[in-house]
Amino acid sequence: MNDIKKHLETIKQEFLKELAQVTTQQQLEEVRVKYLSRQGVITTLTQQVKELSLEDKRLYGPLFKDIKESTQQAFEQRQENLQALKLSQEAEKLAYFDVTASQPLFSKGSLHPYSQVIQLVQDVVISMGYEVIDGPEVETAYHNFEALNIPENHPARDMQDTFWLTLPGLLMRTHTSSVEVHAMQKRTLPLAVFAPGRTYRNEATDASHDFMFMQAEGLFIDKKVSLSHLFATVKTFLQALFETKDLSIRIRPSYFPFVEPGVEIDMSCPFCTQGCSICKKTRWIEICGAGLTHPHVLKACNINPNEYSGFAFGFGLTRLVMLKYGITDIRLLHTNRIEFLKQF
Ligand code: FA5
Repeated sequence: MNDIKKHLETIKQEFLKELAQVTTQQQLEEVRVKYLSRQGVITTLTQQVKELSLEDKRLYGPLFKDIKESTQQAFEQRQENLQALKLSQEAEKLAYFDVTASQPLFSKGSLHPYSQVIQLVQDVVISMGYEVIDGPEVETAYHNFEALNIPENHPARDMQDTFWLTLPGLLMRTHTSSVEVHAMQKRTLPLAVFAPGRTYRNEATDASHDFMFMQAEGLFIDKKVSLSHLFATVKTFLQALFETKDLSIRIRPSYFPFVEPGVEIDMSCPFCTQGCSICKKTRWIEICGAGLTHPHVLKACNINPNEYSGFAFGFGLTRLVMLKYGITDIRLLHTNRIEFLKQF
């Protein structure tokens, strides 16, 4: 009978070992089915007590009873532990669930300050009846200079240091005035076009000059166009752009070979009333070059200057962006530094 005792003890130890390894309800159920169900190893074993003689029953009955009860107890204990573990895990999850917690930070993109200002400027000129057009950045000397009344060897070519390409007669456009020529050659009259875009100059860079920057150009050609149309247009444009009627313009004579007369237009500072660092305490800001389209330019584009006249105005769009956002170094706009761009 010592064998029975040993066998009972072995089964019990196997059961306890498997029970200790259980970590899920499903594993617990598997152990129950294996050992404690109606066909289970321990149930079957303990039922063998009935087959013992009276003497053995008296002797070993308590052993069978013990294995039945102690395994059942161990099972229930493990079941309770698992249940408690599950509850505490759920409670832990709930404890960290904070409906007011903020979302993890994610990077949100934004439009480059250039794009923002271009959009604004375009909205204004479109509302004034202009069509926004584009032109090539790689340009012919003809469109960039000759058709604009700047023939070869003319000293005015030195006003804009040029990046010449190795292909003869080709260059990186030095100003958006070249788009005027394309527009006048291709379009029917009257025309009102506006051309923003990149321009290039072979210049040393500093805080206010770069070798690549943006300009924008407005051109209006019709019959009997005069300087007063030009001034009214530029003033209306600037007032809309800076969202104030309290903005006046000041005209100074200037020279650009493709306009006659040529002028520089200053605007009253929209950022102060007493003088500030932006207007250098002068209350005026230089804003654009302009003038009436030169008859030579009209002729070069097959427009009869006796019938038609027009005006053009061009400004540094980069300068406008810098003014609007108080950017003091032009190079920041072109270096793609994320700390800088994040601010817009
Ligand atoms: C012109 O380029 C003329 N095409 C403008 C014009 C158009 C006059 C129509 C008359 C009629 P200017 O060279 O001054 O002009 O350049 C215009 C603006 O471009 C300047 O006022 C300045 O704001 C900007 N600019 C010129 N060079 C640079 C540079 N290296 N870096 C940044 N901005 C520049």
